[in-house]
Amino acid sequence: MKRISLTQYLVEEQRLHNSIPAELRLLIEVVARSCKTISHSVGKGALGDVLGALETENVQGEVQKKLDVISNEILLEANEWGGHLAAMASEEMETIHRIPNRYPMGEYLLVFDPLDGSSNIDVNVSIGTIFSVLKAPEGMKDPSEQDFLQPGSKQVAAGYAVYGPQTQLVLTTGNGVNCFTLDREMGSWVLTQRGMQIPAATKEFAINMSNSRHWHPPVKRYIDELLAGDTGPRGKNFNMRWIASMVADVHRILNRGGVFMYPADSRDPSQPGKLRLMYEANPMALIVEQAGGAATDGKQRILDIQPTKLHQRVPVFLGSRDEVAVVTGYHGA
Ligand code: AHM
Ligand code: MG
Repeated sequence: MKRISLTQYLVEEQRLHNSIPAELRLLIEVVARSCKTISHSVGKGALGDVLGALETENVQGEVQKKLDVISNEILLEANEWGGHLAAMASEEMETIHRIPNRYPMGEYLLVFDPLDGSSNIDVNVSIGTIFSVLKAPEGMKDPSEQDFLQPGSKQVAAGYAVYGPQTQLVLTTGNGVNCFTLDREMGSWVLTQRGMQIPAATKEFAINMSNSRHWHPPVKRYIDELLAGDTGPRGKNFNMRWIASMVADVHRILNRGGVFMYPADSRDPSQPGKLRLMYEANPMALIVEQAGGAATDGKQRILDIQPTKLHQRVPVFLGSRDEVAVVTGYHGA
């Protein structure tokens, strides 16, 4: 098999389809390199003194793990000096990170969740990095939070790295979804899956069932029907999987279909769901749509939501088209 590296893939995309401007290509390469470094730290575990919690909390009041902070720093440092970015934002930082004056300012904005699935870090279960790339608004001089508040449909690239038995990078620049596997000996990303497609129908769902007593009626109805199996209204048996790492759950769905849900519930009406729009839901929604799936907040397409806050949360229903349509329909959409 001819090996195609990430660099070669990106250069060919740029040449053949003109879909990736040179600066964006560079940016993606730097993000991919950062994910390689994070993968290395993740892989060291207890041997690298990277496990455990810090005494700090992030802006959402969550205790930061050492690896959350290490991964955030790796991404910031790697992406600061290349000249392709105007600013960055992250789950781990209250507000945006401007590019220091000593470096040139580029035309892109990068948003990321440096280490998603934090509860899995210390137990050696798959975790990941999620990222989203936006274009800075025309004529922007001094970047502000407002410049980041663009609907997900404006993303020019999105992707994630999953740190599991293998480290893989899944990427879209709006022209399908491709997967690269890290060759640990060579240190390079090798294209291993082209044009990933999510089957429209599925018999598998992913949700944290322990929250069921808090769910709103449409979600309760939908899950009850799935659980009723082949004698219920759906007429088939469904299987359940929940890894508690969105990256790993979405990766499974990209590979064999399924529907992933993190709904809003009755616990805290001020927080619509757990997942964050800008650096979790939006990049995943773009990837899923590019692979032929669907992503909604129960009412509308996630990619159409106009963000109002950098760290805004959103209910998420994504994956196989037919199932996302059913559960979205139950919300009256
Ligand atoms: P994190 O960004 O703090 O790691 O939280 C996001 C994660 C997702 O990866 C995952 O789908 C979800 O939280 C799991 O939540 P729960 O522990 O409620 O099942
Ligand atoms: Mg996260």
